[in-house]
This record gives sequence, C-alpha cells and structure tokens, in this order.
Amino acid sequence: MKIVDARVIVCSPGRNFVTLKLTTEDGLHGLGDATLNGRELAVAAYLTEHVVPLLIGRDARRIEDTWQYLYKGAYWRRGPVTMTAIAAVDTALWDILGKAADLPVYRLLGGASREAVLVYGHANGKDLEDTVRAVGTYAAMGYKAIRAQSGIPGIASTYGVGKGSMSYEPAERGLPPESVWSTEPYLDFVPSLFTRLRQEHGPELHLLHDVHHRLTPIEAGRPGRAPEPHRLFRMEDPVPAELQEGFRLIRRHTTTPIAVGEVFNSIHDCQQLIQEQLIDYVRSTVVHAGGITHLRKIAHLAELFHVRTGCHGATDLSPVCMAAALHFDLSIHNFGIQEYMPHNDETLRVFPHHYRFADGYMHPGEAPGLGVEIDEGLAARYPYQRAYLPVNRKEDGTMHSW
Ligand code: CS2
Ligand code: MG
Repeated sequence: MKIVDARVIVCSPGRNFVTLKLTTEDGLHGLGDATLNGRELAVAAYLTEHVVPLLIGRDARRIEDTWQYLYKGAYWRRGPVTMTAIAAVDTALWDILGKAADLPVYRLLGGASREAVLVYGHANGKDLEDTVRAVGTYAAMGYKAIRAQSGIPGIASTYGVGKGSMSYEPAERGLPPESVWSTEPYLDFVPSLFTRLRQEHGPELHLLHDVHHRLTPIEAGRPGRAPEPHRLFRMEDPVPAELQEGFRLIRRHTTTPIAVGEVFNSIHDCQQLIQEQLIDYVRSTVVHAGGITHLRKIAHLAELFHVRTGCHGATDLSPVCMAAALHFDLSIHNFGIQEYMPHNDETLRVFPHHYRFADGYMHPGEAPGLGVEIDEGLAARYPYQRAYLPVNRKEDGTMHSW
C-alpha cells in the first residue's frame, strides 16, 4: 500500500491550521494535523521540503517504522517543529489504516476502554461573578467538568480569559500583543474564586484551573493549597516545566492534583515528572507529541506511575487532532480527562467530522479511520494570516515565565 501523494494544506477559517493529506496507490487518503500555534509555516515548510519527498513510495502500513525513520533518521531529534511534523504523518497513517481495515481508529488501538470520553469546557469571566455565571452556563449545557478562569482585579488583561464567545481564540492576527502580569493580585484572588464557585454550584462539578506557567514552585503551593477544601480536579501548568525537579517543591505544599504538558513534545519532557509521581495528569496531545504512536508510549509509561492523561484540546488543535485524541482517549486505560474548546462554525465546515458531544462526554464516532475530512475547496477560501499568541511581561518590563 504505497504512498503516492503527500500534500500540505494551510488554511485560516478564523485561525490558522496546517493539515497533511497522504494518498495511497489504492486511492485511500489520511489526514494529520500539523498546526503549531504562531509557528505554523515552519512546520508546513519542514513537511513540504524535508518530509514529503521521503514519504512517496513508502508502505503506508509501516506506521512504527515510519515514525522511527523520521525521528531517528533526521539526526536532529525532538523539538516542537519536528515532533509536530512527525505527528502529522503518524496521524494520517493511522487514518489510512483504519480506512483500509474499515474500522474506527480506536478499534485498532485495542478497542474502547470506556463508553465515552469525559471532557471539560472553558468557563471564562471578566470578574469573579461573571465567571460564576459562566460556570453555570457550562453546567446547564451538560458539562460535568469545567475550567474556570477569571479576570483579576489589578491585572489589566489575563491570558486564557475569553472575550465573551464560546469559542475564543488565544492567538491574535498581526504582530503579538503584549500583556502585563502581576503575581500578587493573582495569588490573593484565586482562593475566593473557588470558594464562591462551590457556594453557588455545589460539590458535584469537577472544577479545573489553568495557571498558564505564571508562578514559581513555591508560589504555586498557595493556589494549590488554599482551594483544597473545594477539591479542585486539578491545577494546570503551575510553573514552566523545563525544570522537572521543580515540581517536587509544589508536591510538598499541596495535595491538589497537578497537570502539565501541553507544550511537551516527547516522552523525555515528562519522564522524570512521571517516574517521580510529581504530576497527576500529562497534557501532551497527538499533534505536538509525535502523533498517536508516541503519545501511546507516554500514556503507557504514565500508567505504571498512576499518572493519567488529560490531552490539550484548545482551538489551535484542528478537528483532525481532536478526532485523533478522542480515539486515543477512548482506548487507553489510564485516560483522565480531555479538554474541549469547540471550534468556530467556519472551521467545523472546513473539517466535516463524526465526533460528537453529549451530556459532558464526547465520542469519536464509528466511521472508518479518524472520522474527519477536509473540504479543500472551502479551505482554499481562507488563506493563511499571520497570528501570534500574546507575549507576557512582568510589571517592570522583564519577559515573564522564567
Ligand atoms: C491553554 C491554551 O488550552 C489551554 O489549556 O493553555 O490556550 C494554550 O495556551 C494554547 O492552546 C497555546 O497554543
Ligand atoms: Mg493550558
């Protein structure tokens, strides 16, 4: 089953997406997401210039061997651009294999370990009461798990707090906007948010919170410890994770479960975190961590150490990645939770898909392969537009995030 065509499709139906489409001699095709927020064209060029020529003529069924060939054969290993490119190839090959076998990908991965995938939605508010209302809106839509992010008195703009719509987009078109961060008002504010949320919404909802790498390990102990009586499902990205041993310090100060890893691209980024049981959820997902093949290895390592998965699922991950993540989530034993930020309508039209949400859970559907396609004609109507994530500085002008 030789690969005869490999094409990179870049489109921007509200935000930029890079998609790899592989076609085999039998006329089957598979899709892989290759979107790296704010650096999209680097991956597109890596694929077009350096990977596509290696794929033509290869047997599409040799998924593991192709992964190893692209990873080890390049000499230059790891890194977000490389691993996103490899992920796109890997995802497209699983899609093709599913179509060839006439089975949804989760069945190729060992079958369903659960009936459906628990997801969390993003409730954002400009201030505390607005956030309390937003959590209520998500609960009314059936979400069982909700991430609460709020504007903070004393901080002009807070990353991760949307601008009122259900599908806010963290990247902004043009050159990167800058925002200013101040730790003290944040630390003072966070405990009141969770006290108020439990008062209003009771004990049942799973409540999550994302710190977006803004703290040091000792600072992170406080927003972990203070809400302990309110049982946070988890605190995400308390600190940047280049220094994996830094999480030892957080562990000493709080029993709130810790999630990290949306920026990880390989098992080596989380090996120590997992083996020392310094985290509870690993957030890496298909598109940025080398595809389904590599993410399964991360999950299997994590399973040995009581760490569960919690795949990144923001809008910069295309519906192709979302579908792949749901097949992965449904199949692996140590699944924890899946992030879900619905895409805008244009994106959903460009990527027709079978996955669905109902009552707080998602399912990838039963279509062969991933169950997602790309409407190339429609995609061509949305050309690439430069966009960046905001840059964050401290009040004295120093770049933030250590
Ligand atoms: C966030 C994202 O979804 C999350 O948890 O941290 O908004 C993230 O910052 C973006 O996906 C980065 O591309
Ligand atoms: Mg996050």
